[in-house]
Amino acid sequence: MTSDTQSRDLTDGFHLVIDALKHNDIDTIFGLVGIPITDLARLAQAEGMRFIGFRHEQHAGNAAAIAGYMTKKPGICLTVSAPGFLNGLTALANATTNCFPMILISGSSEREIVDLQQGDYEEMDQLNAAKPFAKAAYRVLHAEDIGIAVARAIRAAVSGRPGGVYLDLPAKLLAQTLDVEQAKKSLVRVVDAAPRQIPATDSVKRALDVLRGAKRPLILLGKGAAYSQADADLRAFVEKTGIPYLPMSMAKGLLPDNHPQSASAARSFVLAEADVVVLIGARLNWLLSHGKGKTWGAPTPKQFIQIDIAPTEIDSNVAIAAPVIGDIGSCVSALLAGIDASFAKPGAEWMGAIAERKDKNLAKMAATLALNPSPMNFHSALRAIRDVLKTRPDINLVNEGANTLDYARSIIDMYEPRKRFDSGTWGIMGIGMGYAIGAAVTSGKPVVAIEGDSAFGFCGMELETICRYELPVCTVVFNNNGVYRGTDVNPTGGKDPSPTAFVKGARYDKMIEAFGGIGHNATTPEELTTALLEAIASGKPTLINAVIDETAGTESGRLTNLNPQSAAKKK
Ligand code: ADP
Ligand code: TPW
Repeated sequence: MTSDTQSRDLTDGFHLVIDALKHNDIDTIFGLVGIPITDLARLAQAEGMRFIGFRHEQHAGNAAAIAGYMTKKPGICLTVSAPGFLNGLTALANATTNCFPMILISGSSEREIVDLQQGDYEEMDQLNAAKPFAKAAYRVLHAEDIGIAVARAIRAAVSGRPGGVYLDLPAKLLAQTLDVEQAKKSLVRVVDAAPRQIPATDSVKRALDVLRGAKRPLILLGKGAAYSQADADLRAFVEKTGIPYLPMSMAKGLLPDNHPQSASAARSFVLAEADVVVLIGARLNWLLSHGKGKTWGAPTPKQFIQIDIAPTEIDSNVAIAAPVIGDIGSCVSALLAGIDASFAKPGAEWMGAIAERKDKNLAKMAATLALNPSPMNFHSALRAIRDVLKTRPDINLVNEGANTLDYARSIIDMYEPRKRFDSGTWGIMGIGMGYAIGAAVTSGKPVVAIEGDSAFGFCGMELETICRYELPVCTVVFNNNGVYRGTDVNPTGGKDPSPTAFVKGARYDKMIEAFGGIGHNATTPEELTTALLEAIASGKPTLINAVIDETAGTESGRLTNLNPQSAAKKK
């Protein structure tokens, strides 16, 4: 080294990545260390960021994604090359599918060797592998470009329709040195990362005209509405128009589920009977039967008003009479401005018919919930959890499984926005522990994760992460001995269990005890209530093994219609 370089103050790629994130107020990284990013994780911690280390990258990625959904800032996931990257990629793809902003940052091997396919340690062309699953993917080759690359990744993740962004950092880049002054100048602070997108006035007028012509209007709130954080305007829009509304699962709590205008308990009725439907941040995908068919009361003519930030979402499945393109906050406030005293609220006939269905369905559900079968079934266990959670509306709820998801969604009311996190657009299993950790770290509030036993199996090792960081997460495993239910047998009479069966009577509560957490085995609603109350009061990592009747579930939960069955099955 010459005396000149010795006297110059140098920084390097490692520092620049951390500086660039901090420069944009990003304070947490979810990840898993190894070559070449171990020092990056160490440095993040040393520089005052929070580094949450996971046992598998998929769950670190899921934590980052849910943090992004909760905050409108991209969650960051850091992984090693090839296999670590691929493990994280599932989460990146899931984030993109769900419109959650996150950035997957992965170390990668030497470009020269990767591109000539000469067989480097963990060799892989990660950038190209990421592209189909990400909203955007970038690689940085020069330390002086780190600042602009991080800025670009942040903007790509949160602007327009949010999604997952991949940032590829080759090992050599991290060690590259740069003059401190030059490095400082290379940092970029993103200005207005997700600019408001104001809807065109004629589109707002068109939507209001369609709405004024409605006899049986319905508002459908999706997780895009929850994400937008336009809570007050959304509530004002629902209440000023007097229109009944349905929340999609993650939009539950945007208005409290016990709101008089909630039509959740009359869902099938309103979907079939409504004549004008206002979609706010909800896609007409499989979760809404693509906007057509029996669910929608075909051939009843329906008109859709759709508010979305992505113009290409419009007319995806059915014709949209009035698209309103922009960010939900701006669109809803523009619509609100057009709702004056002359706006006629929906008539007594429509509201009365909904109230009648609601009362009937709620009474039926109350009767089912009041039963106390032994062993517990989904309903009696969920009644116990519902009654506890009613007293703590601030608690985050994570939920996955098939029956466990379907029943919990309808039985457990939410009272605050962005508190329910579930299998989402893909109906994916395994998000539970990652979302729970992400939600606990991001909100500082307790989390209750209601997990099917199969769903829990995809992510169960993260119990150690929960215990290590002493997170206030209570996991309730609905243990019915299998995928969907526990009763299937091998038709050949052979020794192998059926494809859907698990070990009978497993004690998931013992797993958390291995890491110093608290385990409970609950066989009655009373035991479940006591254990849950204790977990919430203590804030200690807890797992409750809730023993559920193995005959109680149905195959695929409520998705039986999507589950092809062999016609030749029964001979
Ligand atoms: P759900 O599953 O709850 O029905 P989806 O994930 O299908 O909801 O739909 C969310 C929609 O919200 C997406 O089409 C997305 O483009 C849109 N979206 C997300 N954020 C915003 C926003 N800030 N403003 C407007 N639309 C948004
Ligand atoms: C990544 C397929 C859908 S639901 C489910 C599986 C395996 C588990 C259902 O059993 P569980 O719940 O969790 O015990 P319950 O209440 O019915 O008893 N792999 C992935 N995602 C999905 N969706 C599957 C497989 C599936």
